Amino acid sequence: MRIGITCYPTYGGSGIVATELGMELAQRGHEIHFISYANPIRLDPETPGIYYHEVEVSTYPLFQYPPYSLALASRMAEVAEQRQLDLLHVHYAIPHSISALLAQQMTPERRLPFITTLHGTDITLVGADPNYFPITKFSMERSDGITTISEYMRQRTVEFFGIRNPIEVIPNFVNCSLYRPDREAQRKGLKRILHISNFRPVKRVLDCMHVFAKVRQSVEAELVMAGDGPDRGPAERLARDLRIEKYVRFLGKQDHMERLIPRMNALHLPSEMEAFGLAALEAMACGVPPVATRTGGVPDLITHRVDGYLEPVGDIEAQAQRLTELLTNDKLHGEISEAARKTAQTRFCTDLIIPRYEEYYERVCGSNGTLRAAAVSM
Ligand code: GMT
Repeated sequence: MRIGITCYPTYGGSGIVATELGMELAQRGHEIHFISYANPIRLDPETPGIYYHEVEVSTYPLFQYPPYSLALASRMAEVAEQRQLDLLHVHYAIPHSISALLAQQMTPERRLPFITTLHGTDITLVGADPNYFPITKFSMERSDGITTISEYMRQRTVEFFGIRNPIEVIPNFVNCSLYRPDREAQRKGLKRILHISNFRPVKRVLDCMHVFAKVRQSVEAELVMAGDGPDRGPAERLARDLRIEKYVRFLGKQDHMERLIPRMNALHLPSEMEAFGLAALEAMACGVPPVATRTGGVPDLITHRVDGYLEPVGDIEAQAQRLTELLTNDKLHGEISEAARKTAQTRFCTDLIIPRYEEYYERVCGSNGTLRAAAVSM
C-alpha cells in the first residue's frame, strides 16, 4: 500500500510510534510518505520505501498564528495526488485529523480514507480543553478509522466524547531485536536509574529527584535523566537543593535509546497520567525493570510484582522502596528483568503488532467509509 503518515516530528511518544511504524511498514514492502514540518526524529529518510515531504508554513504580517493545519492539508492533498496514496494515517488528533479531513475533501476524484491514532494528551488534556473539545470530537467522528494504544484510552475516549465510531485498540510495540538486554553493561560501575520523558508537568520529573534522594540514603546509585522540556530547569534546581546533583546526570535529548537503556538497572516513570508508557515498554524489552505509577494504560503493560512495579502517583516512599529493592536484591532484579523481557517479546513485539495495523488498513480501505458513515448517521 501507499500510505501517508503525519505526526509531531519532535521528541514524544506519538512521533516515535508513528516513525517506527512507518519504518516497519516500509520493511514489509509498503511505500511510506511522511508529511510533516520537520524530519521525524528517529526517521532515517535514506531507508528504502520511505519518503519525506516537508510542510512549509509561509508567514504573512496578518498572520499572528501561522496556519500550519492548512499548509499541512494542502501538502497532504498534493502528495496524495502525486504519489497515488491509498490512505492517510495521522497520529495525535489535533490538528492532524482535521488537516486529513480537508485533504480528503480537496481530492474528490480519489478515495482517500484517513485513520486517526489517539495517543494520550490529544484526548486527556488538549481534547478535554473546552476550546478544542468540539473540533476533536468532530475530527474523530469524521475519521474513516480510529485506533488507540490501550484499552484505557478507548474507554476514556468513548466515555468522554460519547462518539459511536468503533475504536480499534492496537497497543504500542517495540523491536525486540534492536531493544535487547546487555547484562554485562548492567553489571559495570554504579547502579543506574533511568528516567526518559519530555519533562512536561504530566511526567512529574520532580518526583524523580525526591525518590532518588531517598534511594541514595541506602544505595550508591546514579540517576540518568534523558530528554528535555519545561521541567528540566526546576528538576536541576531541586537536585541541587536536595544535594544529590553530583549523582544526577541530565543528558538532554537522545537519539539512540536502544544503546542507552540496556546499560541501566531500573526505569523510573512517575507520571501523573500515561496512556500507555512507551518508555517502560522499551526498558522492559531491554530487561530493565520499570517502577511506574498505577495510572491510565500503564497497568495494561506492567503486571505489578511480575515484570515491574506499580505504585500510586506521588507516593515517593513506595516508589523509592521499590527502586531500592531492585538495586539491592540481585535475585529479585534478575527475575523481574527476565519477566519484563518476556512480556515485551510475547505481547508487544513488532512482529505481533505491525500485522494488526496492516489488517486494519485493509479493513478501512475496503469499508468504503462504512465504519465512519454508520457512526455519523446514527
Ligand atoms: O504526552 C503525550 O500525551 C503525547 C504523546 C507523545 O506524543 O509523546 O504521548 C502519549 O503517547 C505515547 C505513545 O503512544 C504513550 O506511550 C504515552 O503514554 C502518551 N503520553 C501520555 O499519555 C501522557
